[in-house]
Amino acid sequence: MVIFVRNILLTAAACFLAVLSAGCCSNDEPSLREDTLLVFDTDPGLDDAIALFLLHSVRGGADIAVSTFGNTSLEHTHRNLVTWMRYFGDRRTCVFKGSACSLAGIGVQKFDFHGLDGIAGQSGAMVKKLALTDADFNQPSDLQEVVRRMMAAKHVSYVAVGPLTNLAKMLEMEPKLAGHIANVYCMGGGLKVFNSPHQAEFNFCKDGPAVRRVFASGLDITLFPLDFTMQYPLTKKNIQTIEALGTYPEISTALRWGYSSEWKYDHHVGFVPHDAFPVLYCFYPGKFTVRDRKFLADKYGHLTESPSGRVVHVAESMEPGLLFELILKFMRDHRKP
Ligand SMILES: [Ca+2]
Repeated sequence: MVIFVRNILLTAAACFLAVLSAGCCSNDEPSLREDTLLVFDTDPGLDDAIALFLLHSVRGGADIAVSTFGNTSLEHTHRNLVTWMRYFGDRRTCVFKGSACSLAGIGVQKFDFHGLDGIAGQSGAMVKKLALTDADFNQPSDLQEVVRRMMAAKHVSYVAVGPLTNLAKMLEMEPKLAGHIANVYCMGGGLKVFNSPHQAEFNFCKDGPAVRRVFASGLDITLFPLDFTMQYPLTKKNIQTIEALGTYPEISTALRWGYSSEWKYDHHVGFVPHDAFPVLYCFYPGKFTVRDRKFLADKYGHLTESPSGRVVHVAESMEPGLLFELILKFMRDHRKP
């Protein structure tokens, strides 16, 4: 009898906790601390554009966006960042111009994966459509000011989806910065999957010394390596469904261009919007599984698992279909005239 009553009480307590838990933080609701200063460090890039779209759709944008060289030259990536933000109607984000080359002074070579302009050849048409002038692209190159704003904020989350040069420079400028950034969510690195020389991933390969400096800083890093991102391509059918909505035609063009480039350059079927995943993780962490592992980074951006390496939270899996369903939902919700 005593055991029976105890079991009933335990069951009732479990049900109460389950209801309480569901009420407090539903897995479907986006979550991010309200007092977070969200910094988005980016080199647009087609997958960066999808990340910007999601960021705008969920939150109205980041608080600070910093451009960097990477997928193409800083001249183009910075213009693309501002162009996409204006396209989405982002009035929230304060934009800064970041690094034009790596810590070692190496810039970019011509790279057509994202189009030579980094925006699927749409730069001129979008600038004209949005009636942008040179003055619209004239943001300050002032990483010191970005540091100052981060140091003044209560809680900082830093999303890095390009080379880590900006963050590495800012860590050097302010030694206390690493202790002040709560989380870094980073698309980069490859564990067994690579797309650049020296068994590295593109972002990390562009500035290996910056990766080493960021890894050595003690920052709390959640990594979205190629091994994770490549599991979740958008299929041709996904892209056709998105395009059929008729909203954001420039995004559809970007997706189609990316799909073609994946096949042209890597013989890979499907477009992988790598940079979208750390953004999704900021808002929907319950949809991901993440595991702590220890890594050393070399000067080429190659990662080696080692007991003496840095602990990094590594994304391993995500709820299938999450990316496509959210893109579709937001494209329906935010119908442009
Ligand atoms: Ca990127």
